[in-house]
Amino acid sequence: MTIQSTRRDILKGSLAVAGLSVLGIPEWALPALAQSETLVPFTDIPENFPTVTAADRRIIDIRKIDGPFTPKDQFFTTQHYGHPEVDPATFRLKISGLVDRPASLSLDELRRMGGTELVAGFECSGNRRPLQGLSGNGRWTGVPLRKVLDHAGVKAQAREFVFFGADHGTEEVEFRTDKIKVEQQFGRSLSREKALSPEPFLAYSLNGEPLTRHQGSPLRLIVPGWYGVANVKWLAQIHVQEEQYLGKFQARWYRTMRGEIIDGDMKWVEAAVTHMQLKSFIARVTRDGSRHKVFGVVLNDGTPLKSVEVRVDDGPWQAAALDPSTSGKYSWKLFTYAWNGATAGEHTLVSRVTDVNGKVQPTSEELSNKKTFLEDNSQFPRKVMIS
Ligand SMILES: Nc1nc2c(c(=O)[nH]1)N[C@H]1C(S)=C(S)[C@@H](COP(=O)(O)O)O[C@H]1N2
Ligand SMILES: [Mo]
Repeated sequence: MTIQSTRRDILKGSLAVAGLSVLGIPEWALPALAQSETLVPFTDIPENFPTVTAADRRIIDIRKIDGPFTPKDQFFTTQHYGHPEVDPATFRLKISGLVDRPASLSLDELRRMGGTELVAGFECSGNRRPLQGLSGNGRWTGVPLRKVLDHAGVKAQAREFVFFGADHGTEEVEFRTDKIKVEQQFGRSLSREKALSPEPFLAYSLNGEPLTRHQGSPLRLIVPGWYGVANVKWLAQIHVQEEQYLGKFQARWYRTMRGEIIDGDMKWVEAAVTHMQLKSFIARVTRDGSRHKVFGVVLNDGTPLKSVEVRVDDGPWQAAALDPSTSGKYSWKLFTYAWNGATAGEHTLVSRVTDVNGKVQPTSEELSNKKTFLEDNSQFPRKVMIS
């Protein structure tokens, strides 16, 4: 993309404005570029970085976000064992283990349980600067997990709900001096409390169309407010058990190590990646004549927000405005800040978000006791050159 990208370039290949008005979303809410608006290049990322970074991995170009929902052909995608092809016609969701009525449900049977909509955005827990492209927001249609579990009848001793994808691979499991090779399915688990809460959702459609293969067709779990890894794609089986599930992607790969001062001592706390940490990032800066606009994204676990602010160089924090079309509890939130009086030269811009509980997005120094790279929600200063 060049500096001179026009509104048409920005909108090409994604949701058209007319389509959004049909959905009842007023055009003014759109953060897309106006006719005379141009992108101001960031000097901290290359202009033409690839969005397909490996055969099976795609990120979004955050500078091109043009509406509340990420189009299906742009939605980021990542996976551990490739993208399996599952035939929706013969698909069955198996429910096994500690349930009164083990089940094998077709898509039609799931649909007949009553389809509802959920707007939810998420990022991969490995999403971080400078590209921040492992993030997106969708309008999902499906059935609340609770309904499906009630249908099967969860037994009293059930504690752990394991969600297996159709994808699998050979993993080496270490046990003391042994290295054992076993074929494993991708698996993640939820506690009884979380699995039976109203939020988790089994989705069969994204933005009004059947799920794409990359997004987990024909059925995926969505745990609203949690990092992407919880959202098991190509969902094949829910197994209900009493013991803790310690599969690779639950117990080993998706952990964060943080130092916390407990009773005056530094304790190293290792925790599983679960709900999203409060985060904002600036996605683009645009210019319209002599006026500049800063546009960005907020992601969190659904806790209502108190404020989003932008700071230019060493100036004061200034309030940014949230886009009303992204006000849903679990939606990502888009914000804009009118940057008046920008002077020629290089500037550093940074955003920070605060929630109603007073939690403030940390700076990278404040996050320096987090030793693993996952869950990087630090404030992200960006550089632009104003001509
Ligand atoms: N079955 C399965 N589900 C999966 C994964 C996977 O490898 N296999 N990857 C997870 C991770 S780490 C992320 S970030 C999200 C990405 O979802 P998306 O491709 O729809 O963006 O899927 C999650 N669900
Ligand atoms: Mo991820």
